[in-house]
Amino acid sequence: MDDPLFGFCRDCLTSQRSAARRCHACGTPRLLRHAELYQLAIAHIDCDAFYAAVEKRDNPELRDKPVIIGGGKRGVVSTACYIARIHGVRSAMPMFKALEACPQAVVVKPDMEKYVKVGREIRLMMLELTPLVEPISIDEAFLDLKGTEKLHRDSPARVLARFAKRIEDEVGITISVGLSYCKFLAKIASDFEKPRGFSVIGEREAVAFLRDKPVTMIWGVGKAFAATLEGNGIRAIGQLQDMDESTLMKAYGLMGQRLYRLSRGLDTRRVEPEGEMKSVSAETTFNTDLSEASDLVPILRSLSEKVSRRLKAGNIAGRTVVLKLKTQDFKSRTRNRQLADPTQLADRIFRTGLHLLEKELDGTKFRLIGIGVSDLSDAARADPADLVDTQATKRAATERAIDRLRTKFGNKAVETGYTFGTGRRESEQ
Ligand code: TTP
Ligand code: MG
Ligand code: MG
Repeated sequence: MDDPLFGFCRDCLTSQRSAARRCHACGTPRLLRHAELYQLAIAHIDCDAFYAAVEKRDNPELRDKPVIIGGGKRGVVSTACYIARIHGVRSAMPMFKALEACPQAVVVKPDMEKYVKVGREIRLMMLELTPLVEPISIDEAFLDLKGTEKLHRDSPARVLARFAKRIEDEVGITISVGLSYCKFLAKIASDFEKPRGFSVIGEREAVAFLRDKPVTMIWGVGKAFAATLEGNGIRAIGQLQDMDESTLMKAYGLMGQRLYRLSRGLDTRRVEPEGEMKSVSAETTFNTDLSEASDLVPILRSLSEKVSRRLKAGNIAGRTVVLKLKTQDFKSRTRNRQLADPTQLADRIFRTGLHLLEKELDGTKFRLIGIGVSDLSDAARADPADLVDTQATKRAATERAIDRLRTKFGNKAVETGYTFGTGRRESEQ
């Protein structure tokens, strides 16, 4: 029983008694076998074609059709189902190109609210397996299942296979699982046999496994850095394995150390559960990319008010204001500024954000703007009267008066000059 070399069936979970190709109990070929199968406990889970899968679940007519989620005024593909991918459709592709490649595709507009809800539902189910769940995005997370064998009376591998089945039965979409001994390889593994995948990478095979893989598989090696490496003749991870640490550090600094370690499968980063709230923020993605202050400033103002409302409701304040921008080509820019005291006032958040934003307005087109505060603390010491800037104190008093009116008559009762007349934007969250 539980011989890792015989493994178990991912469909009926029966332990296998031999090395046969099909499950002796249910006959499927979906068997999991690996020498380290019952020792590995770090998993990465990612939903398959997430938005498209949710839409197919909710409209069975779409099931066997190529489906593209995207469109709206943005005109790019958010995701495509695996049938559409066969025709070459990919995320972030302009819509017209996607439809050239797959004219018969059904295009569905994204319904963010729905996807966020499903993502949350899945996350709660993950938390039933272990408290150590580290969400990475709307559809993926790391899980550390070390030490949960007693609780589940089962191995992490089998717990994960059961989980994949449960998501299919109860949520109605499919996931892919990567199981390994560290985050780096768990993440690579989950991408390995998508959709409905379950890949295992053990400690003993890591170095050999990585040898012929491209350096872009290493965390933090983006296009630009890969080009630098390529300029130095390095393309495969194996080449990094043959270099020593000091050479790599001399050439690439701290990144060199990372290359040295990850190329050898050495990754000691822990799975960090979503701890206490670390920041409060609000962001919005635009229908069309924006570059002008006259467009961005009112949005920044209304987002600042939203953040402020949340802070006030939670009786907390933040000392560092963080501005987030995403450019047309999906690059993120994060800028922050620390204040003398923690704040919960929309006006302070907005003015600080504005100061940060002004430096970024160089004609670049943005697809998203967000503002928030971190360094959270209790509201007790927030926003002391400003002895130098009496205007700021006045504005704070005005804001508190507006708050009282809004509590009484609703948010729309008082609009400031900045937000007046701006409508609700797409996918504000
Ligand atoms: P991913 O997990 O990257 O992709 P996916 O779930 O669609 O497909 P895969 O099976 O390869 O994991 O992203 C999750 C969701 O995020 C995706 O369904 C849509 C959204 N998304 C975008 O809106 N734009 C993008 O460019 C990408 C990559 C994803
Ligand atoms: Mg996914
Ligand atoms: Mg993902």
